[in-house]
Amino acid sequence: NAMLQWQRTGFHFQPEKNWMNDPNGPVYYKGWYHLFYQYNPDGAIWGNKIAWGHAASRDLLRWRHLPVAMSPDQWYDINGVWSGSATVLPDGRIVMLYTGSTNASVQVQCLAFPTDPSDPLLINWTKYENNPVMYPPPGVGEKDFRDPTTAWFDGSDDTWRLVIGSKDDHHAGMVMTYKTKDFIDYELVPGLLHRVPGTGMWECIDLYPVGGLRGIDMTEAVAAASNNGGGDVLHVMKESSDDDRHDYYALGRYDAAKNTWTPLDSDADVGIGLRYDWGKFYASKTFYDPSKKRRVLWGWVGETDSEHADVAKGWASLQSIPRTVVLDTKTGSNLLQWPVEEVETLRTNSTNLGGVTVEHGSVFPLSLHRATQLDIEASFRLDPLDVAAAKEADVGYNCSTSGGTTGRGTLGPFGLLVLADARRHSGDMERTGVYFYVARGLDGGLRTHFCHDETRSSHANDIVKRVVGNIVPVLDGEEFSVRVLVDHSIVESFAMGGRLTATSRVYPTEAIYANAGVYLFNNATGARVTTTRLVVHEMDSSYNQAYMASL
Ligand code: DQQ
Repeated sequence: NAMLQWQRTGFHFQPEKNWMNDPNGPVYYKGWYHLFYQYNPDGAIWGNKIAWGHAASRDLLRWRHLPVAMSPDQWYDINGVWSGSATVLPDGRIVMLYTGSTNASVQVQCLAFPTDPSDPLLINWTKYENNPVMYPPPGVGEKDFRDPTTAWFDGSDDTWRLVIGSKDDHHAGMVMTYKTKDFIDYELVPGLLHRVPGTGMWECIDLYPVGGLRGIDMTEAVAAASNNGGGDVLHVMKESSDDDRHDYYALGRYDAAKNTWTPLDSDADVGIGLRYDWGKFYASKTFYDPSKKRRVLWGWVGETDSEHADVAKGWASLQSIPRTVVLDTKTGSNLLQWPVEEVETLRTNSTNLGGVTVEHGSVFPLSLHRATQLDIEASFRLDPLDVAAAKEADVGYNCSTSGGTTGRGTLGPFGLLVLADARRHSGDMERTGVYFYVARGLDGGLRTHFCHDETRSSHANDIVKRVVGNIVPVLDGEEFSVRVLVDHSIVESFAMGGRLTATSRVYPTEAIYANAGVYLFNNATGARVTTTRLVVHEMDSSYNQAYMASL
């Protein structure tokens, strides 16, 4: 259906056609980034024949689509080659571990290797002849044992360790640790690394260290911890909750000797505390990029239209923009996620709109050439006199139950309308709201919310449209800042330097091609808003033919 093809993105990763879900086995090898992904070669919906799709890139943006890496063709994975992770050994070899769904739909862990390690594109994969290498241990449900992580080396007993998520019969999400010397024989480490009652099955566990500005490899962190206590390094645990399909993380400490991971703040434990993203984002996975010494996160961004629409267009799902992940050293209590620096190489036609003041109750159209592929950097300031004059207001504000961009309060909402109809501003025009909303507590303290309003993003029906978002920390002296990536049918925002992110899939029917525009808006009743920075970059497509030909 050619009519729907405008929904395909210009710089987000997606296969040429068909269904995609989780990112799998991301790894850097001989100058190439590899991304594998859950892929259904037979159509645009998930199915029981999931394979590993594969693509490679030199810059995480311009991808070469490669043949399917692994298909469900053995008794132990005939119902699906499910999610897994890559481990790079000290000699450079890659070991891939993934979950197979067997002929009896039992979840087992399987091993695979590149057939030709001298091929930087890693086109062919060989499954280990004696797969599977791990079965669900006693007491663990045979359908609750999946998604092995990247392994790390522990010098205390010269073994590699990795973790696998599950749930117990009390509906507690939990994590088991395995150790191995050769990736063939595995031993379950006694006890559980972590467990949280009431959170259900934990899919796609991720466990990794974070510290200062650069990324850290897990093996490096474990070695440092045994030498000098590990210093300021914290360990992030992430789980994907099958119950509500969101990715949750917490900061904590990993104790290898005790085989425990403990959250810094038990009120912000995994599964109940922080979210990676407040919109559509699931089953994510990080990898350590040794070439730029950074940790990079990928997340599966599904569709929020109907299955029927996906079948009609012949494809479903995107991957998020790859994001670097670091600890927010200013707050000490959350991560910062930010688009990898390579994204800036796609910027063309940058427009600096500078300081614009938007009176309360008004909109301001930005004059742009093209507004379907953008990278917007915006910072806002509320008039300090207005803030001082504001009385206690909107203490109980909540993005998801609010009126979105049109619900008016004293100090919000204000921000941007993207993929908005550029022809004329009207109450029922299509637009996606990206906004801040400041509430003022009884004690005079300010509390800032960042939200996406999808409710008017499309005139089409049969689409999930919500207001999503949450409270975001804004420290003294900081302005309200956001970076927004707009790419045809996705809006991905990074608020306050990446303390909070929100990703929306949107399906405008009129605000497309040359009709797509951007507005500033201010629906606060009691404040003028001024942009202290407003730069809009048009974005090149990363599937640039000339570039592909030059490879
Ligand atoms: N998707 C895979 C599983 C994983 C789930 C199957 C998460 O391995 O638990 O496609 O989306």
